[in-house]
Amino acid sequence: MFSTKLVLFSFLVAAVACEELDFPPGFQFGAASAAYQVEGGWNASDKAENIWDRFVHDKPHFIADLANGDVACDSYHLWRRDIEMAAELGLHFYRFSIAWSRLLPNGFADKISEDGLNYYNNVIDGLLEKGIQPMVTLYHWDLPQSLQDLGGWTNPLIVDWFGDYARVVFSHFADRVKIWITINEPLSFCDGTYSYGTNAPGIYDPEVGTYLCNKNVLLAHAKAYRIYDKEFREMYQGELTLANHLMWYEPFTPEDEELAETARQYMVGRYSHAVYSKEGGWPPVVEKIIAEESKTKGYSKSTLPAFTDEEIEFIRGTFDYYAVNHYTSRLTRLAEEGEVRDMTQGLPEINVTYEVQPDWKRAHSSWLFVYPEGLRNQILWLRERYGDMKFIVTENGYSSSTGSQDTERIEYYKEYLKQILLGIKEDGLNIAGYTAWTLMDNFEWGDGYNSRFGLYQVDFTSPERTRTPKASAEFYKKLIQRHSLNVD
Ligand code: PNW
Repeated sequence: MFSTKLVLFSFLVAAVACEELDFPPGFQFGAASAAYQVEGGWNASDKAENIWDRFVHDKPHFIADLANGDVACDSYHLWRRDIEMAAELGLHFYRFSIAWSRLLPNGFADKISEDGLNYYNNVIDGLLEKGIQPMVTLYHWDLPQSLQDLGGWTNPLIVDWFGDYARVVFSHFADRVKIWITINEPLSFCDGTYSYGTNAPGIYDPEVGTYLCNKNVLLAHAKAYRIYDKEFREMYQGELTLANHLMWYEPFTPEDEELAETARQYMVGRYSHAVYSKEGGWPPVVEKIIAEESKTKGYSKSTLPAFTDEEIEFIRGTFDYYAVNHYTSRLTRLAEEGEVRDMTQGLPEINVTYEVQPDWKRAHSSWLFVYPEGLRNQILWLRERYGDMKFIVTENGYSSSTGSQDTERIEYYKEYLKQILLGIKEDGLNIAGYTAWTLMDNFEWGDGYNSRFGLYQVDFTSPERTRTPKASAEFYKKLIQRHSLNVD
């Protein structure tokens, strides 16, 4: 009798534990990629050169092994296989980006490429035929070179150029695409380009360039959002936002909390406050720091360009959800005199040095340390600062070198997804979906083909760019099938 009760009891406990690992009904799983990283076909048909084409060809030493994305995964030709993989995994949605200069070879809306249109129509229709929702990013770092020649993201006219491009995209694809990201990770391409010079087009201008880019990016995003609102929303009922790269900052010691908050405001607030906060505009602490620094350096005014009241209103509230790209975390402390401070070691702009805990395992990428709790803390912080809203994790993943027995990647996904579940179940966070970065191994920017984030392995030595599922693909497939982390 006693033992029967015990068996029943343990059964119940197990059932509850299992349920705890279930995702809420309606929670969506996807995987992501980006045009330059997978498409190849860099000069196919009438596609024009973009800043990454130019960067890898002219400054190959910025890329490991002098690699480039000329062919990459050749998704320009192999898109059918990509869709097949998305279907094999059972994805609810697939996130990919449109190459601006493939659709608009001049960068402007005067000429729309037939082949460009066909390519993206094929991908969108192919996904929908398999019941997979397309999630489309308009800009994932590949600016047409023609627009770069006119100043790129530092020219305020880019707000209109991006608006015109967005209108073309919406008018051709918004009948079938319901979920959009206007711009992917402005932090990576504004700061990555101008503060560090390591991203295309490799222009180093940290004091002025970065902040010009910041302002124009926020206005360009808002422009696309307003165009959608006015001309397309009623008809198509889609959802838009921009995607931010969020590295979570914790204080090194409790005394460093204020510093950690400044780091968050500088790295996250700078790209979020204008859009998601009630007041709009720049985060006050960032405004103050840059104004003071500009003064000390002898500038006539702050190098962080001010917003007019109209601009603040124009940008404020231009979101339907928050897109979270998150991989890793840092501990922050004040940099000591003479300490080397560059992008890998801290934030020179605000005198911050990074630390990591010794038990945060490093992935293949030099910047990726595993700290799953960081994801939950990050989203909690966003809710606290900007209010309750819908969150979608639009990127999260782990890099390794070649190989398909990727148990570390499975572990990473499990641990980070567990934090999402805790966020939903214990904190009541409204997290509606999760996107694994990435569907297949691809061109990982400065790391070339060395850091591999894929669920599928790609053989870059074969002309067919053969794709084979890794162990993590099997894991992800089961997880999606069961809608639960209870996967053996
Ligand atoms: C993202 N960091 O970039 C990009 O959106 C992807 O294109 C890229 O392949 C992926 O993450 C993996 O790198 C990041 O320094 C760039 O923490 C830098 C960082 C994180 C993500």
